[in-house]
Amino acid sequence: MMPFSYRLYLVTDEQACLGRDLFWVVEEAIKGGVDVVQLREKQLDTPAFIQKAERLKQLLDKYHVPLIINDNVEVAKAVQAYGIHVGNSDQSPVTVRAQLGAEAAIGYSIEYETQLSTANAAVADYLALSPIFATPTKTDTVTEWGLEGIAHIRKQTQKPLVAIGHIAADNAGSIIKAGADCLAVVSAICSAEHPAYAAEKIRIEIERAAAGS
Ligand code: TZP
Ligand code: MG
Repeated sequence: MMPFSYRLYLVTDEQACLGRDLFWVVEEAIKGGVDVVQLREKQLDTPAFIQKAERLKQLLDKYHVPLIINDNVEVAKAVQAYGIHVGNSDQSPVTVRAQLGAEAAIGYSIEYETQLSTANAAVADYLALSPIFATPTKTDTVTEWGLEGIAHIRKQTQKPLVAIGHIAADNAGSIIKAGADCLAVVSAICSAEHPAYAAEKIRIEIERAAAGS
């Protein structure tokens, strides 16, 4: 198992960057307080995915920020990513663990409570509650966990809990207070006019809530 003690998790979406360079957006986001980045590419073939991941890894290494690859073991291996994230309809965490061994962090999206008590959840290094709130960025989702959902799941697992879905500075504090360890964000950072400032505002709310103020 790999440690996962990050607080503000950027999940990339080139479209959400509104025509700006993805690598610029990511670098700004890091300057604002993002401390882990997932490269999420649903359209690229594996060679193109690897190329993009290599470039992103170089950038993240400069800031000692870990790279997580969405649902592609070959890419994660090729670029020696910190970890991989899989959803409910992707390859299973058990399969990924068998291929990558103990040296990779595995994130697993939880959409149904029944997933919690599975071998897949057991081998994951962190669990993502998806979505915490409904979001136009990803519409093929089922449960909307809400704040009560986080609090409920928090009582049942010690694993780091990442919340994702419609998170921005105005709801960040309440999500942390409900029991999330880390907030994952796409549009509130990628689509912001000033991604660094947007990330900083969310990060401040996270720290404030975590400190109990
Ligand atoms: N998984 C669950 S919700 C989501 C993903 C990838 C998208 C979150 O995007 P946003 O723009 O932060 O609501
Ligand atoms: Mg959001």
